[in-house]
Amino acid sequence: MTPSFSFHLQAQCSHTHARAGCFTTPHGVVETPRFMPVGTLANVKTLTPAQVEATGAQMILANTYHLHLQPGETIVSKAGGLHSFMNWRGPILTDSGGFQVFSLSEIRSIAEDGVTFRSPKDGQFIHLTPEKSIEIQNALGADVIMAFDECPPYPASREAVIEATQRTYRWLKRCVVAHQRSDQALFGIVQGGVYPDLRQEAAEALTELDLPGYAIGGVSVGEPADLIEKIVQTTAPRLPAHKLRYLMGVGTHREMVQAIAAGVDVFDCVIPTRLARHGSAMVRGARWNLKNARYKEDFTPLDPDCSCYTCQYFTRAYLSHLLRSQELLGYTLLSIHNITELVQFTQQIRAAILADRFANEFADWLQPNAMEAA
Ligand code: PRF
Ligand code: ZN
Repeated sequence: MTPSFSFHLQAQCSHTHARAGCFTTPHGVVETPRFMPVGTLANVKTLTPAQVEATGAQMILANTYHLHLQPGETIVSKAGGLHSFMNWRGPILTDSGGFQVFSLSEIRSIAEDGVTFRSPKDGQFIHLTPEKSIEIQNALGADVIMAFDECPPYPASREAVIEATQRTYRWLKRCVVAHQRSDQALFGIVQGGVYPDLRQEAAEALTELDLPGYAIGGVSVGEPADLIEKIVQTTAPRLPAHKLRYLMGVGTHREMVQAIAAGVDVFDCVIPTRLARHGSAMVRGARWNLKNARYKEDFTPLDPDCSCYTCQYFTRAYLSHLLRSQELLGYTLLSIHNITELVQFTQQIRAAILADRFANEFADWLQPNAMEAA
């Protein structure tokens, strides 16, 4: 590992694989387990950096795919990199574009060299390779950069998943060669679909490369909840104990508790900001549509137990009014609350692990049949 990065384990649960740790980057420390908000286009939608910081978030994400299309990495680089461009002084992670190309664009070809797709902006063909993804991420300048991977869809045949997983491994080795900056940590991504032996094989092959951190990809792409849990349980414990483990694109309360019990440290998900834009609040694992008539004259805080700015100063009736009127402030206030809810939930889990009370305190969430409140 490059000297600017380290991961220290602080505590391990005596009943599960859960652990608490500190991930140090050139832009500060991430105390784990921790939820990371998504800032796709160099902003967490509707929030200023100060508002994001106040949620307790420590590391945020941005996307290579989106930033390459708009405004382009040259402009971000001229601004001095992502940190100064967007005025976020803490740690940043960029996703490689692999997943976004597959989920968001019209693909023309997937070949050994890379992926060719049409730009949704102007219809031009763009060719993205492992080398190009790393070159863009080196220019963007995030603390953690991700390997360029192929995320097979669900369902996919065993043969198709073998091919994607092996290609992801070959692409990873090209990423390692292409990576130029020692102040950025390149993480590998374990694929393998829903096939435990393929996951295990991929985790072992990646471990051999002794990378500064590891991600579990290809999870939560449409497979049922029990399969998500099983895949994370077979993969996470096979990754090196002294390296950060990141579960990509997962972020419901229940999925995070179960993944933490399997030994995962960090998460990202668009769910808190996306739900906010649809007028939904996340309250202790439940989801409330604030445009519902029942909130029109409810002059209580969204969650009286929440310490966020929204819950300190505004009522459900006011939020309901803003959201019904499509006022932009409504999206900001709900995003503040929803992100705080997820970040603080992972902070509570962290505190429980440090006191070795995790298995007890979160037992309900760990039950196989526990219901995610609707
Ligand atoms: N790969 C990458 N980014 C991702 C995923 C993946 O498999 C996922 C899957 N949940 C979300 N984001 N590079
Ligand atoms: Zn709140």
